[in-house]
Amino acid sequence: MQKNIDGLTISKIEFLRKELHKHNYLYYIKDDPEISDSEYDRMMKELIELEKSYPDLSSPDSPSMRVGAPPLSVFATTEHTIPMLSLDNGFDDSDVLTFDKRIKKNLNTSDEILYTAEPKLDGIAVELVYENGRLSRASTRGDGTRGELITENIRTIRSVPLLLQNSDKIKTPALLEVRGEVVMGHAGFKKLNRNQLANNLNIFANPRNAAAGSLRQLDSKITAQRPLEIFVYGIGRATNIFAESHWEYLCILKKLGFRINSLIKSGLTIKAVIEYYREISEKRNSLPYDIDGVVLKVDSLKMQQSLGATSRSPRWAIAYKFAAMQETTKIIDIDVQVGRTGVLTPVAILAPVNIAGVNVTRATLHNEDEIKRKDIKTGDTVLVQRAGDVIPEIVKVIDSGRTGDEQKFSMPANCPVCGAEVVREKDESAARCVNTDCPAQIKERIKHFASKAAFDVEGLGDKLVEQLVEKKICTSCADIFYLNIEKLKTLDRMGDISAKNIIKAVEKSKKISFSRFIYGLGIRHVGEHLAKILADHYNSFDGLAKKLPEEIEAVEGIGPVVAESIFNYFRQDKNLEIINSIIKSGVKVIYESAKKKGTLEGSAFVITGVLETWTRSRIKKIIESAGGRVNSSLSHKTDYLLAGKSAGSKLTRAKTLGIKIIDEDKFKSMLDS
Ligand code: I6G
Repeated sequence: MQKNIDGLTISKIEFLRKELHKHNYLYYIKDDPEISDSEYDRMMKELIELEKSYPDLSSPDSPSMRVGAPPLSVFATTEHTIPMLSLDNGFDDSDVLTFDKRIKKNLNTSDEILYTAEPKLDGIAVELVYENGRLSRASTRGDGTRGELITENIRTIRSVPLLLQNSDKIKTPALLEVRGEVVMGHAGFKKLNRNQLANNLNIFANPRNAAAGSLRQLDSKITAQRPLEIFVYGIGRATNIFAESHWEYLCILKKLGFRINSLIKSGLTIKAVIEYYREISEKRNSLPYDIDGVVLKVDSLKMQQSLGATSRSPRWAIAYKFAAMQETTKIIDIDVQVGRTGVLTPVAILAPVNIAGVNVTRATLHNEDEIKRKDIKTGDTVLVQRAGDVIPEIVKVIDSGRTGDEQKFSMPANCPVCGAEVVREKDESAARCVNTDCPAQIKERIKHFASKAAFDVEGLGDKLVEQLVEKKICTSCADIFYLNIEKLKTLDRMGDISAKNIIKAVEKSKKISFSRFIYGLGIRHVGEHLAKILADHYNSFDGLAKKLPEEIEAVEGIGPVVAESIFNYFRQDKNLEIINSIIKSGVKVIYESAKKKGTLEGSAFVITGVLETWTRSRIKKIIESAGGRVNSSLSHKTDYLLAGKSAGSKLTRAKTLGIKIIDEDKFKSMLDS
């Protein structure tokens, strides 16, 4: 039953909503949070509790609605008042030059046309409708005329404003229809698929499918768990919005609290658009989300109006698409690889095929269930996809290519490397080789141990590791620290200098943070993120090794499956011996939890570009817990610009301002010092 409502409660609820809206905006749109995640969670919890006690005060635009609403039984549909058209495509420079010529001809001008250009996100097009500043409806593009109403699902996306931002320059429009693209970033996609696998659910083939599947959930509480993001790119109907160019529209949307892609450029001639396309193509693989081309739009709204649209697409815009990342080829054979935890992964050996400039000869088939689900057989003609730098995948079998001679795959009963028994546990999709001394597992464990995110032993590449294991010089990760020139010189093509360099790299790797050490051990389910959580919490291996699963699970961010896996790892004497042997060799561990606060005391950081090791929120926490602070923009007060891959204008500006520029390695060494 609802308690009596008093004025104080109403103002408390209003205060919490306002604060949560503000901090959501600062975090997700401005990328410049002012409070910690735990402070945000505390306020959200308080609001949810108050709204539960006073249901009459609930509101659809309360920030609490981001957790999802009661499930629907079916999606209703809605008509787009202005159809959501598609875009014409261009595939090479000449298509784009022809487009520009046609524009000039239609406008009867020989003057340069100016364009706005932006990356074309590979996501799901949606329309958001705001009435008097509040999100009232959201729908998918559907067939362009009618889409499905997915309002509750859209509300769960943190970068979607539930209320428009107040701006002194813009009167809140009575009606505003905003169009954009919902995407799932690579990091979120990987995490989601890891979760799906751990829970024995089907994995998604690519981020676009994952975004589509997440948006089409009848239960918005599931959507709320999915790492979706939105970037908006245009306006449908609107009252009180006055602009002369597409670029001005985007600036208005930004002021109203929407997320606009930071790579958009305006005022480009057609020649500059082509250069922009090349720039974006080069950045493509390092972007945190998938894109499939560049969209260029005539910037002047007057010109847009005069050019009009066909029934299918506007005449003033075109998508300059990247070369296809999918090709068809044949599966010659299906090989089985053994991973570091013994998991057997079937891999398709393909008739070599060139996909957007890369020669592809293998594609992962994930597991037996995935092969069954896609009905893949040796000899099949298949559609292969390459996305970013991930291992190519089979999208589907081309049924018309079947001859009847194709061969069914079945998982071997014995490990193809050591011959040990292969087991598939109940509720697991993976089949495993049970022999932890299997040479394939040892090789993969050592490769992982020496990898960049773990001990980072420079020069100890895959081929070398394979030889070291085959010649029985290394039977565990610890043996790396007992290598010497004589042992190394027994390897093929290993001279004095190379051997010395490897010994030097091994010595250099001996100073390591606890989190990288934990990650390097390759404990099942413990990736970089969980290793960091563990290292923040425990201050020694002893502290961690003695814990019961329920104690490990009590650490925030650690679930029961991971806790059990860590517990089991430390119950095996062999693992403890390896850790002891590593420490005995002189490895010096820097324990994060024991690190005295203040390593970065008083230092101001700005972060730019794509970081490989940490997410933005994680690195912010690391800097803050070491006494530093993170700002979103550069100024004379900035001490360091931490620049990741594809750093752009901030990097140039930092150079001009004479600010110290550091990369991730340098940052790690600052933390370790
Ligand atoms: O499907 C689209 C993706 C991106 C678009 C679009 C866009 O701009 C960046 N713009 C228009 C005008 C349309 N579709 C129709």
